[in-house]
Order: sequence, then C-alpha cells, then structure tokens
Amino acid sequence: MFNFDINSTEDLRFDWEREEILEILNLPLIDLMWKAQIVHRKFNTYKVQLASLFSVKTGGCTENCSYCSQSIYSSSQLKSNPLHEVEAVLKRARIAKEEGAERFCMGWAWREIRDGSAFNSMLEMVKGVRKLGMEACVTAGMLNENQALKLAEAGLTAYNHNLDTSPEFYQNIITTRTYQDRLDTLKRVRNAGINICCGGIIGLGESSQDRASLLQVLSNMNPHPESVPINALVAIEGTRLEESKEIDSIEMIRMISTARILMPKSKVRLSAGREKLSKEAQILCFQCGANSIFYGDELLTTSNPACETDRKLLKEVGVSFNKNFESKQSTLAAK
Ligand code: SAM
Ligand code: DTB
Ligand code: SF4
Repeated sequence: MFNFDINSTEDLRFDWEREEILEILNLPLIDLMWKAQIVHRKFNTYKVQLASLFSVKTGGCTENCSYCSQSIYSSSQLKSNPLHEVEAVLKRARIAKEEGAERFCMGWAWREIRDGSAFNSMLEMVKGVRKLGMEACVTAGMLNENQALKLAEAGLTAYNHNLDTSPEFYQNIITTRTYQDRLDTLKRVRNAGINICCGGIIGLGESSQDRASLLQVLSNMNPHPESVPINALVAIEGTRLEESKEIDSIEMIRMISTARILMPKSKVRLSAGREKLSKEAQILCFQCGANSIFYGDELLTTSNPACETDRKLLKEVGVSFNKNFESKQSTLAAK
C-alpha cells in the first residue's frame, strides 16, 4: 500500500515496486494530483525550464522505432534532411536564447555515434552552446565510453536517450536494438559524469502495467535521471503507428504526477504532444509537477506551440520561466 506521509523527510527512494507504482498511477485523479503537488512543492519551486530543440541531422536512421518518421522503415515525407554545420546550429542556439530558452537540445537521427568529422562538429556545437551560457543536451543514439568522455570534456550538460516503454513491451515497438543496449548507453553516459535525460512515450498501445514498469526502471536508477521527458505519441503519417488512438489528456496528467512522486527532484518534461493538449490540461500538468517544456515552433519533424503562445500560457499560470528573459522583456517594454 502506498502510504503517503506529507511530513516525511525520507530520502529519495530507489526501490519502488511495480505494484506500488501501478497503485499510484491508478489513484483517484483528485488524490493523485494532490499528492503530486505536495511532493512538487516540497522539492521544487514552480519554475518551468524552457528547452529549445533542433534537429541537426534529420532522417535516414537505420533503427526501426515504429513511432519515428526519421527511420528508414517509415514512409514519412520529411521536410528536409541536411546535416547542419556548426555555425548554423549555434546561430539557432543564439536565437533560442533570445527567445528565452535556457537549454538547447540537439538531435541526430543516428543509430549510434561514429567517430569522425560529424562527431567533431557535435563537440564544437556543445562547446559553443555552453559558451552562450545555455545548458546543452544531445540525443544521437548509442555511444561508446570514449565518445561519452569526449562529450563530457566538451561540457555537455545532458545526454537524452529514452527507454520509451517497458522492457516487456519494447519488442512491439523496436526490434533493431534491445532494452539492454539502451541501458548500457545510459550507464556510459552516467559514468562519464554527464546528466541523464531519459523518459518515454505514452500512446504506443502499451498497458498501464507497461507504464508502471517503465517508471519503475527509471525511478530505480540511482541517482534518478536528472531529466525525465514524458512524450505523448505524435502519430506521424508514414510510421507504423500512424493510426494509433489519441491518448486522453488525463493519462498524461497521471503519468506526469506519478513521475513527480517517484522522482521528486528530477526535471519532469512535458514533451511531445502538447499541441493536442488543451490549455487546461497543460496547466494541470504544471500544477502536478511538470517543470519543463520544449519551447519553439518545431520539435524534430513535427510542430509545437508557438513561443508567444507558451509565454502567454506560463504567465497566465503564474509560474516563472527564466528570470533573465522576463526582466529583459520588461526593460524593452518600458523603453
Ligand atoms: N536517434 C536518437 C534516439 O533515438 O535516441 C535521437 C532522436 S529520437 C527522435 C528522440 C526521442 O524522441 C525518442 O527516443 C522518442 O522517445 C521521441 N520521439 C520520437 N518520435 C516521436 C513521436 N512521433 N512521438 C513522440 N515521441 C517521439
Ligand atoms: C524527447 O523525449 N522528445 C523530443 C526530444 N526528447 C528529442 C523529441 C520529440 C519528437 C517528436 C516527433 C518529431 O518531431 O519527430
Ligand atoms: Fe532513429 Fe531515434 Fe528515430 Fe529511433 S527514434 S528511428 S533511433 S532517430
């Protein structure tokens, strides 16, 4: 039984059991939201981190993730697939910073990182983003020990490598790599001293048990991943999951709330799928513990709410989101 003690000063837990997690996920919504808020207020302030996302290398990936438009197994029409150069990427990072983003996430549609000029450019991009005073996150598939160390040396803040779903359901979604491959990469990232950004997707056809099982793997990592993106499937034409049924926004609220309770100090990121969430559903997610969003008109190959719309929403909610940007805006307005 999940006994919740508001006054508990208990340290973070790394031994959550699946049944216990499932019980939390399935609590009456009103109780779940209340518990998540208490945890959130106890461990965090209501500040939402704005993370901008940029696809440095789009498409042509040899993995068969059935949700992804960038896989060679999908027939999705991608807008473009150039490999962007260092300066062009840093220009995007500067624009993102001016818009108020504090973190710049860069994606490469690769199965794994290979040594060579593209990797050297990645290192330069990381250094450049850090020089701008922003957090830098990279997602580029599997990597080896040496590559992880080089990324750490370049100043990389975090490496994103999602587990997507439960170990049990994984084979239904991806068969070109194993769950263990993912865990091995995450271990190399951790050993190199880089923060882990690791989460999943809901709406792949998984059960609540699968969601609990994914959250169990994440919350039993010690330390917890510093960043936990929760994505709702964006059903993209041409992918195997294009006909998937849309999730109910309440499921997103449940997933975010449970992640917050299990991993009190992690950044829980309300990630892909926000365009399908009402303003009210997003507000409930912030209230229950989501403290980051992807900010910018585009995710990797799909669209995202406009910056202006998001700023308006966050102001309305009353959460803070990059004090420097807010004060810069008010000085400009006063002029
Ligand atoms: N190739 C790298 C990898 O898989 O780690 C990096 C890029 S990949 C697109 C990053 C993550 O985005 C995936 O692990 C997945 O969780 C998420 N993602 C991709 N396509 C998605 C979609 N259609 N809907 C929701 N999330 C998606
Ligand atoms: C994450 O968990 N979600 C982001 C980021 N990490 C790389 C990606 C979402 C991609 C959504 C589909 C697309 O735009 O292709
Ligand atoms: Fe490749 Fe990543 Fe897309 Fe999978 S999710 S196909 S690894 S780009």
